[in-house]
Amino acid sequence: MAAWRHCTVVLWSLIGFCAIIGAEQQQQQAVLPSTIADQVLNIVTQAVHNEMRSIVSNVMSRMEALERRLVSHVESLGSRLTLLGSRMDELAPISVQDTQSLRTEELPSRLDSHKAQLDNMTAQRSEHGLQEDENSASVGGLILRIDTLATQLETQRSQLTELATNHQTELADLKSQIDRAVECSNSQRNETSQISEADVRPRDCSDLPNGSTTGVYLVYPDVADPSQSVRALCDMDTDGGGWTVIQRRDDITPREDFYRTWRHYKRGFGNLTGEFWWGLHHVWQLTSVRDRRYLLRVDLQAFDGDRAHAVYQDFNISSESDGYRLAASGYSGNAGNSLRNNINRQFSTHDRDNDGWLGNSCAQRHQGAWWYYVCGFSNLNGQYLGSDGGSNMSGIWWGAWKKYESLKKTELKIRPF
Ligand SMILES: [Ca+2]
Repeated sequence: MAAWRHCTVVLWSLIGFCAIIGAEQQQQQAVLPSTIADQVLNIVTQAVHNEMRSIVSNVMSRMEALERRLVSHVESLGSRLTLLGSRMDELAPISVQDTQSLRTEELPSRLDSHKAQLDNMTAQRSEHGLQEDENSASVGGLILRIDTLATQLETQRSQLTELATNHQTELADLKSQIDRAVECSNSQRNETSQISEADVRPRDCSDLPNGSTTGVYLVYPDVADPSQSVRALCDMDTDGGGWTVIQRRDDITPREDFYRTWRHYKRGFGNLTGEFWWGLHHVWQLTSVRDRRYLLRVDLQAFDGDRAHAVYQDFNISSESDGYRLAASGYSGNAGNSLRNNINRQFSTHDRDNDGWLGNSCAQRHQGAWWYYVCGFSNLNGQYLGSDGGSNMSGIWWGAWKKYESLKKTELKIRPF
């Protein structure tokens, strides 16, 4: 293009030059000869010719360069087309396979699955990132929370241990209660069995059938109301049996408290299979009916193993309104007559003073309850002092036998004669 522009400029220059020459020729036609014009024209023609040759030569060289570059480009393009063709050949099977896969429904589902996994991973990554941020931002807080949780766990563990211990204790208590209930049930069943062996309603233990063994039975001491039954311990072994036991002390724990009130001595207290006082009311019911006259037997046992007994005839007590006054006559046995000062005396408890000691209470003095006078020579309802009780007058003693030595075992029992 530059060559053409150059050529055009030269032509326009020649045309301009010729026009000038022409004008000058018209003005100086008469001056310049025709040969000079021919020489100038030849010079200009030669210059134009040279210039055109140069231009053509330049153009040709450029054309050749362009041709070489074109050939080079064509060759490069051919090699690239060849490479592309080989790649197309390689990609062709894959494309077919992908096309076949695309035709199935597997690819969309796989894509969905991959997308879900990607979303999940993204979410975990996000969450993990948040946690990391949070953790890194509050490591101290986490340590504090862990310590708090550890403390709470320790507290809960202690509570659980305490609960387990309490439950074990409760279970042990429950088992103990169940054992006692079973024992009581068996005892009552035995008593019922024994009672059923008595076809008639016994007023006292002497009415039990022959062959009855020592134990607890129902008796009906109220002649006025024979339907009223009372449990009683029957001694069916001592001196022919038939004894209704009205008092028993023995070396049994837990101890029965005998320092009780009038009300207790009236109705009775204690356990018929352990220590007990049967009740003045029941004794009165039995002995106040004169169709039967009773013996009173006193059995004693000391801690050294010695045994002794005393028997009184025509034993009875008066009504409550008369203070359950003691009546008995005679004496037999080997324990000595320690009731001699008690006969015809009213019963006294620490809350009801019927004794003959003015201004003082024998029941309080001897820590018991008895037919005290001032105060007498026996105290079988005193304190259970054991083998080392010595001669303490508040103990269980029978003065005619062991003076004030506190005894191990005593029984009062009555039987018609
Ligand atoms: Ca008194």
